[in-house]
Amino acid sequence: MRASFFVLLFLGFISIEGKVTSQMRSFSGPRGGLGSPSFPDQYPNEFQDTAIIQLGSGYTTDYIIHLDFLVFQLENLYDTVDIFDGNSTDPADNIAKLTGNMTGRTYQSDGPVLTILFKTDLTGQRDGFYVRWTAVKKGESYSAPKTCDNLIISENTGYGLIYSPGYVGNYPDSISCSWTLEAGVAQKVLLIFYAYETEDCYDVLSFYDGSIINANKRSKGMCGDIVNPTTEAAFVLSTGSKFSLVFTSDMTKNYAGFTAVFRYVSASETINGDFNRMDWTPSKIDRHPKMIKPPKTPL
Ligand SMILES: [Ca+2]
Ligand SMILES: [Ca+2]
Repeated sequence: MRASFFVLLFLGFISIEGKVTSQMRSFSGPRGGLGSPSFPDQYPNEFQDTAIIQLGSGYTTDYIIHLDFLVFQLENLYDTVDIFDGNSTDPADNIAKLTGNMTGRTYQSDGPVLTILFKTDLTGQRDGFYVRWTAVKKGESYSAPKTCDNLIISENTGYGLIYSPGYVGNYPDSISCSWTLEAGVAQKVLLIFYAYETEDCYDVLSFYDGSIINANKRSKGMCGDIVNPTTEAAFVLSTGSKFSLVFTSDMTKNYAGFTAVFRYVSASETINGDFNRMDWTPSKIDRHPKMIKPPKTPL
């Protein structure tokens, strides 16, 4: 189930000027993904990250870059992301300025290179962002494939993302997709949902503690408008090291679906004392626990 994302080049350097730490990163390839500094842990204060994405050889000015923010959660107004056309941070090249909770937003460059500039102030951290990029030929429209293929991204630093088919666009009708995640010995699987909206209650994400058999199915699945920009995130924790998910939609009405980060945590981990059940109600949970990293060989 490994996603076909690949990054051909990564170059970076870090410098410290005054109190602000600056970092430059370069990514190349026709598709890929990148997270904010420390993602999926909270990003650092007083930090500036400049990420340059270029599609690479063979991708001329006939191509543009399509961005999908699978996660976007910043301290509103104080921490910002600016997107620029080309290798530039000139205000004249600015495409968009983002802050707050903007998971599910989409942007496009005018050419085969763009720059993402991320700045944080001296207090107030959030989970940050994870953006997926895709090369698109000029004049052609792009939307993520609405199939069960490649709905998981595993990063080699020990976390990953899972999203519904077609995300950030709507999922299709009459689909059934499944995933199985396996943590290490004495670990559990934690899912952090940054967006969740399905037809209530006809399109459902079901959870299985272990493999996908009826005896393992939890009585309560997720459906409806559960996570939106006002609720920040919701959490689901497995009871053991193996955790499976099945998403099904019925024949009519579809919504944007979901996007989640998965991580592996200690088997003794709990949140608010009762987190190892189906306590994804956002108002009950403020923060996710301290994570163990790296957990084991990524999926
Ligand atoms: Ca801040
Ligand atoms: Ca439906």
